[in-house]
This record gives sequence, C-alpha cells and structure tokens, in this order.
Amino acid sequence: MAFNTTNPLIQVEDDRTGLSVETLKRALADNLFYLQGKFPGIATKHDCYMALAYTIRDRLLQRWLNTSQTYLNCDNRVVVYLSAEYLLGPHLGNNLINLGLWEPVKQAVEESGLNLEELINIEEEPGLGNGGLGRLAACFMDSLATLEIPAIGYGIRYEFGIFDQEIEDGWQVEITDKWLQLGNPWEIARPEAAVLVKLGGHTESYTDEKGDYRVRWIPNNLVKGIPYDTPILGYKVSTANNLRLWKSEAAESFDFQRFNMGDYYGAVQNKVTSENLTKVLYPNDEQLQGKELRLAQQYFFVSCSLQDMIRIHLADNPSLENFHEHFAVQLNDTHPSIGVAELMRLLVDEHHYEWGKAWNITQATFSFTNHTLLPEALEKWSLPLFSQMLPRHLEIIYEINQRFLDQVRIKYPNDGDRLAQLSIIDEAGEKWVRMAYLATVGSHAINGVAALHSQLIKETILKDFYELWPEKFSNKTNGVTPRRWLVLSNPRLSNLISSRIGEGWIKNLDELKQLEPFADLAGFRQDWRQVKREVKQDLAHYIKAQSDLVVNPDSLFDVQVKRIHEYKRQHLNILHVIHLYLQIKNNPNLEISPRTFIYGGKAAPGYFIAKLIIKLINSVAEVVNNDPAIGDRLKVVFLSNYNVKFGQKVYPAADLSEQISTAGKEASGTGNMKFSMNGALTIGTLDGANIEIREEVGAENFFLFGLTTPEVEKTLAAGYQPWEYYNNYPDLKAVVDLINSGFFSHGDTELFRPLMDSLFGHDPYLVFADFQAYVDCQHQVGEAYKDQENWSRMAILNVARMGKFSSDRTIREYAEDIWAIKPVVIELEDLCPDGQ
Ligand code: F58
Repeated sequence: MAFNTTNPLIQVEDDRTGLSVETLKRALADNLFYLQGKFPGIATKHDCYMALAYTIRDRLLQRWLNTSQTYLNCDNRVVVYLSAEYLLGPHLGNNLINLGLWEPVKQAVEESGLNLEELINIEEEPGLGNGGLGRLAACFMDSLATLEIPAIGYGIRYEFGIFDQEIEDGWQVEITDKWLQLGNPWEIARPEAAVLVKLGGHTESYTDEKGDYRVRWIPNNLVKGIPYDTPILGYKVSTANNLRLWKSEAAESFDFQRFNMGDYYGAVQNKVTSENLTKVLYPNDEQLQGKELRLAQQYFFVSCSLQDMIRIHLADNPSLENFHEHFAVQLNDTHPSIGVAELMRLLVDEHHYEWGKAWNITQATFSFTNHTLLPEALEKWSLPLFSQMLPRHLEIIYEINQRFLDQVRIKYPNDGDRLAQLSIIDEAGEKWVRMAYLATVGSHAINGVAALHSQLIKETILKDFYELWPEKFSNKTNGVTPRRWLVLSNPRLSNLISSRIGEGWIKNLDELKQLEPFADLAGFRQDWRQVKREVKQDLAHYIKAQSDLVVNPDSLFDVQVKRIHEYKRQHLNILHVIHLYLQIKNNPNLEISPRTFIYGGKAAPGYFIAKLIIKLINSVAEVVNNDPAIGDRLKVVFLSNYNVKFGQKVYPAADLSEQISTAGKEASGTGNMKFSMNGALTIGTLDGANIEIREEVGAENFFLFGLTTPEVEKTLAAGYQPWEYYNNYPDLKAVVDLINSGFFSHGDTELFRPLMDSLFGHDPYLVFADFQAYVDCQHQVGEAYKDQENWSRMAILNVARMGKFSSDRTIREYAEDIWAIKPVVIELEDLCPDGQ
C-alpha cells in the first residue's frame, strides 16, 4: 500500500476538526509524520491505521469534552455501569459510522492511495471480556450514548485480554493477547486523577475527637489506580460518554517507606504484586473461587471507581447525602458487588456517616443484574481469603448481614432454615461470602436478562429474597446494538433495507417492521438473496484464507459461534453432522440441501471436555471434508479465534443460527439476536431469549425442538438414563458407535472416551435426550431451504420483527424502571467559549 502524496511537504494542520476530504487527507498525512514519525514511503500499514485513528480521534474530541463538561455543569443523574469486562471490538469502523464520516473518510483514504477496509482490519480489538456478558456491556455503552443518557462505564484495563486461539492438530492452543503492543490511539491516560487502593493488613478501633466509635483500616499494601479514558460515541448525536478503565501501579510512597526500613525486596515484591493486578483477564468457566488475584482485581477497580465518583460528586456538592441522586450504579453481575461493602466503608469510616444513613444511600445507589443460574458460576469467596485481603469489608459484611437477618427474623420468627438460606455468609460447611446475596441485599433492584431467566431467578437462586422483596425483581431482556451488528458488519443488507424504508431504523429498530410487506415481493426477495450470496461469498474467501477449505456459497451456512461449553451443546451439533454423513454414506444418492457447518469459539484453558469437543469437531471436519463420496454436500469448518471482529463477518453470512442450549441454562444469549437481525433463521430450544425471539418472529419462522425447562428438570429428577436413548434410537447409536470405533481418530478408540463417558455417565445437559428431536428438526430445516422463495420470506420477516432486540430498547427500560434517568442533549457549538 503506497501513500499517494504528490506533495511530500507536510503542511501544518491547524484545523483538526475539518471534515472535507481535502482536510482529512492533510490530517492523515500530518498525523503520519508528526505522531508516527514516518514518511509515506516508509510507513507500515499499521502506521497508516494509527494516523487515521488519530485523525478520527481529533474529530470526536470536541464531543467528548463537551459531554463531560455538560455533565459537570448541570445536576443530572449519571448512570454508572460497573463491569469487570467490556468486549468492545475495534473502534475505528464504529466511530466512523457513529460520526457519520464513513464516506468522506473512505474517499480521503482512497485518494491517499490506501484502502479503508484494510486499515479498519488492522486494528487489534480490545478483548477485555470473555463473551456475552462483556459484549453486552459494550452494546449498552453504545446505546447509552446514542440515547444521550449521561453515563460512565468503569472497568479494568487488562494488559492481556482474552487469549488468542490457534488450532494445532485439531486442538486449541492459547496465545497471549497483546492488544496494547503497538499502542492504543483511542485511550487517554489521566494520571492526574489517580487514586490509591488499600489491600490486606488489619483494622483498629478508636474514638474520634467527638467521642464516636470508629474503625480504621491499616493495610499492608497500597496500589495506585491510573485511569485510562476511551470515548464512546453515540450514533449521529453529539454525546461521547466516557469509558474509564483502571490500570494498577505500585504506589511509590509506600515502596519508599519499606525501602527506608531496609526491606528492599519487600518493596520490589509489592511493586510486582501491584502491577500484576490488572495484567490479565481471567478466562471464564475456571474455578475462580481460589483465585486471590481475581478478588483483588474486583476490589481494585470498584474502589477506584467509587473514589472517583465521590471526588466528582464532592466537586459540586457539599456532602455525600445526595450521592444516590447523582449516581445510579448498575452492577454487571456479582463481579463488582464488593462495591456494596466499599461504599459503606467510604461513607462510614472515611466520611463519618451514621450506619443507617449510609445504608440508605448505598441501597438507593446500587442495582444488580444477574447473568447466570449455573451453580459453578455463582461467585463465592472463602472467608479466610476474604478476611486476609479485605479485613474491614468482612466486618462490614458481617454487620450488613446481621442487620438484614434481624429483619428476616422479625418477619419469619423461629425459621432457622430460612435464616441460613438467606445469610450472606454460607456457614453450612467451609465458610463462604455469597456475592450474589451481598449484591441483592445491597441493591434496590435486581434483574435477569430474559423473561425465562428472570422467572427462574425468582424460583431458584434468589427465591427467598423474592419472597421478602418481590417488588425489587424485574426482567430486562438483553439487546444488541444495530449500529455494530448491522450497519457496520453488514453494509450490503443495511443499504438494501434503507433503500426501501429509509434510515430511521438505525436509531429506532422498531421501524424494521415496515419491511414486512416487502417479504411478499418477489423482486425484493431476489435482491435479498443477492445480498446474502455476496456476503456468503466474502465469508467463503475468509474461510479459504484461514483454513484453505473451499466452501460453496450456495450451500446452507449452518453456524454456531459462541464460547465452547457443554451447556451450549456444540457436541449435539457435531453429532448431527455425523448423522448426515452416515446418511449419505448409506445412501450415496441422497439429495440433501448442501450444508457448510461453521463453528467458532474459545474453550476456557482449563476446561478439558470443552477442548475435546473442539478436537472432535476438527476430527470430523478432517474426515468429512476429504471424503470424495460426500463431495460438495457437507463441509465442516472450525474457524479459530472467534472474537468481535470475526463475529462481524460471520453473523451476516449465516443462513441458520444454532441456539441449542439445554433449556433453562442459557440466561439470554445475544448471538441469537445478532444472527436473526442479519436474516438467519434460528434452530433453537425454548431457552433464554430464544423464547422471545420466537414470539416476535412467529413460530412458523423459527425451528423449535427439544425439552422444555420443566421437562429437563423432570428428566433429571427421574434419574436420566442416557443408555436408554442410545438403545432406543438407532440413529443416535450409529453416530456414537462410529465415534467410539475410532473412525474420526485414526483408529484411536480412547481419544474421545472422556467425552463419551460424560455423555453416558453424567450429563446434566441431556444431549442424548434431545438428539432425535434435533435431528428431526434439522431435517425440516434442510427441506425448507430447498424452497428458496419461502426461506427468503421467512428471513425477511425475521429481520422485520427484530425491533425488540435493540439494546436501545433494553437501555430505555433500565432508564425508566431502575435508574430514573433522562437524556441530556449535548450541544456542540456553544460550549466553554471562554475555556471554562
Ligand atoms: C452471559 N454470561 C450469559 N458470563 O451466559 C448469556 O446467556 C447472556 O446473554 C450474557 O451473559 C449477557 O447477559 C457470561 O458471558 C461470563 O462470561 C462470566 C465472566 C466471568 C467469569 C464467569 C463467566
């Protein structure tokens, strides 16, 4: 790629906000020279990307500064989203869309001899999250800004985000993610706003000058939190909210203290420990209980954030009495729930509020979202670990618990069991702090993320709390941002839609409804298929480049992309592939809709069975793809390193979306929405948001199969017998026998034994129980695909009925029901003319 400047003289760009193509070109050249220190001739593509990113950053700075200035100057309520994860995806393309600058920038880039798509592709994505939960936080930040709601996102600036996945010999290999290696043009460090966080040590009581009893915390370590700010733009509005991520550093003064006492190694050790705090994101699904560093990470970012909020609040308010009127803090799962105890500590110990008053402020401030019912994912910390790291917080939690249980005792006298069930401290055996309980007691609102999930919360994990406070519980079905997941990732489809119904849908997704009548127009369906064909062709090129496999864009693209987990049942999917393979082998002339099975997803590094599922998929792929008897009819591909960037390529190209979790296990799912929004049809169980998607698109436009949640519970309670299914369903038996024979493992009959043992021995996810229903339903899918006219009709109706699943709708519901917050319009012109 050459940089096309005929005039090598670099001109001074004094207007860094200009939007004309000429100005943009000049800015690009200037940034390349002044910021990257390169001439066009020696610049790498990455240099050009950086120059472009800075050019765009310059053009959003005014929005960013004006937004924070406006929030400071008027007394609006501000939403604070506390999340240990933000899976943002690359910024450049998204910022161009939201600024409405795609076209002029594309032209400027091209006239400079560069290619915009190529530059956008170079960006390393900030993988600061594991999956759905982190991505939801990113969609919410987009919607908050688009809806012009004052908001701050607080989180952790992990130096190493989610690992990169490579596939070697069919197995997953983890590679360290080094997203910061070449610099991050989107963040600005604010060392002047650093805060100190205490860790460890002990507490002491004392009497203050007024004679009041007080507690002070004497830590044995002090860590400095440095904020790094990233602007989050709204779509075609002037709002740019702030995402503030904390990086840990050693607090120098503390080192010196030790150093002066002669404990040089102790001081260095402290420095290492402090800097390690924000080094790495923990991959999910691991046993996190014992991970001391993870608790330290959680406390660190929460304490930094609350201290920051208090500083912001006190800049304009005489006291913290109205703190909760200023900030509505949403806890994204239990990871930040130590915030309840921390805010109490700050109010009681540091700002000397009386307990009752502090508690009212705390409860009015926090609200809590639960994202899982899986028992292994419910956070709890062992008491010894907790008291060692956060001795004062444990005392505070004891006090919160005691006062809470006193209330319970009054309401339910003589009900010891209930007290034990509700206690924040689990004392049944080894003692634990139950973080979901702390979050529930400390919040005024608790929600699940889809209707079924919110209902199950009330019936299971928080049942006793629901009986106490039914009014605190509600549902907020998840959503996804149509800006990233349709406009940016699928410009062809977006343009087709806009050509018929205008662009209003981008901000008001309900307007997609206007597409419904077009489903009956043959010409539109034709255009629709044309778009899909082109997008599938793009993905086919990508597959060829990544895995050297040629796939047919006219085949049915059957896609499952998500974290690999037994409850998500990627193994059920591959069993179906083997079934189809056997069908063709047994009947070589079988006419089926040709299919390309596409998989993507990471397994937690310590999750052996999940890794074995990846190996099985790749092993099946190797056999099926190379069997001449199969030809073009089946192809199987596992694409490595599934992330936001890859998601943007794959959702638009899918014909069929696999949402096949065991009913009751997937809290909501959000990939299901992204697929459907891009015109894929869903094959799915009655789980999470699938249920609501089906309700919206119509049962006739959705492929439903499988046990329902009550049936799952019944089957398990009755003592599930996988062998019975194996013996009674010949298709299942044939598939399982083929795996066990070593057919996919070069004769090795042991390789997949652990997976088979778990399916036969202990499988709470009921794979065999749902197998036949799944295969039958897949047969219907294959038949339906043969009628392309009707398939397009169903696909169009899916898209037309996706309005509900915009994260704008979700955020509006949070804003009205939980946060009581109103939008604030940001003016671009008349801000701070005198530099105030
Ligand atoms: C996901 N949770 C749910 N957790 O599984 C999914 O159904 C839902 O749509 C999504 O949240 C958004 O509500 C999830 O992604 C994690 O990744 C945790 C990260 C920290 C460790 C434990 C898992």
